[in-house]
Amino acid sequence: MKLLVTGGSGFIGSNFIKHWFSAHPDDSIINLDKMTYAANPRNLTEFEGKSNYQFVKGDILDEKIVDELVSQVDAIVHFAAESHVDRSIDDPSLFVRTNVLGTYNLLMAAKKYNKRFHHISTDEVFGSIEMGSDDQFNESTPYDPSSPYSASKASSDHLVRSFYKTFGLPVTISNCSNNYGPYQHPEKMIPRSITNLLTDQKIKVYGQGLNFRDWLHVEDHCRAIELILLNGKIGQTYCIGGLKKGTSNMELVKLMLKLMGKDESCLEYVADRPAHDNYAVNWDKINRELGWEPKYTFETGLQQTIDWYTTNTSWWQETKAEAEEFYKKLNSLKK
Ligand code: NAD
Ligand code: TDX
Repeated sequence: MKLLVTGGSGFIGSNFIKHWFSAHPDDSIINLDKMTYAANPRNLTEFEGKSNYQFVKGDILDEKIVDELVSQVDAIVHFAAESHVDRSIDDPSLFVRTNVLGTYNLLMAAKKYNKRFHHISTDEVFGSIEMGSDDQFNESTPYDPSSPYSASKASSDHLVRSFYKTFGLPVTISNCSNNYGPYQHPEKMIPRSITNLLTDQKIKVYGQGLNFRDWLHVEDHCRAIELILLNGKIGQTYCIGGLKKGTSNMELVKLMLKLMGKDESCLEYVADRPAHDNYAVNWDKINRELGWEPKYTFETGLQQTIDWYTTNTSWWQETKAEAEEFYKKLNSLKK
């Protein structure tokens, strides 16, 4: 099989390419990535020079590049996106361009060549679970996005689904909960907090830390995408998640402090995020139909992630400095 992976130099995309090559070493991958601030060229150095791996620096909004690459492959696995909720609050415009129009551009090329299209989406399209409730999102949950990021992802999901219904394009969609693991940009909660502790800074807890997420190790997400690509039913959506219940940010940071031998004096409570959601995902459908379930427990996954960031300091030092500059700017706008 020959895949076009978009956004393959970001967090989940690069983990996916590593996973795919370890499971299917004879397949070929073209990675189309614009190399925004979120991409890290070091993520995929092990594949440079391999005959079955090609990196193309380019924008999914570029019709010519997209047409040329889509024509060459069997399937498109679409990760490329602006992915950071806080940045979408700071400036939504790029989110609309990349996440909505970029997806549209890929869909038009996929339609022209009738190519299999898997769209990577998020549980954030479903909105928020009420504090104190043990509800879970599933494939039938109505869309109700809260941030410009989740609204742009929701729009892209609708476009993908419409290309299946209207044009019969062979699509699948997955809506996954919060991922964590190696190669995640230090702007995101888990790597930001680990690297803060490693540099003697405090963990910044938004609000009182009561909001919750359904954390999933990135390798478990990549296995789920693989199963959907190989055996998923065309036209279907699959929800993917971890514990089927939320872990509050306080529970998360307390576990992190324990694993890193620190105490609660390392916490700093900061202004809350506007429209701050809560998530939990029911993944019974993908379990029943494709036999998927997570392999990592949260504690083993978090320990592995802490070990990775502790060992790979040179991977994150530069991007961390940039991420903290961004937060400084965002906080000054709040004041
Ligand atoms: P990321 O920000 O780490 O990586 C995104 C990648 O896309 C980067 O390499 C970037 O350079 C590339 N990119 C951005 N705009 C582009 C464009 N216009 N053209 C080509 N490439 C472009 O994101 P991630 O966390 O790896 O997320 C990947 C996908 O998974 C996204 O679609 C996101 O919505 C979805 N998702 C993420 C999570 C999560 O917890 N991180 C959970 C569920 C779904
Ligand atoms: O410093 C922080 N302190 C804090 O309390 C940061 C960066 C975040 N938080 C909180 C906000 C959230 O409740 O932690 C939680 C996780 O925040 P993020 O890491 O920014 O992730 P989130 O907004 O949940 O979105 C992520 O998961 C779903 C990804 O960035 C999205 O791309 C994905 O769709």
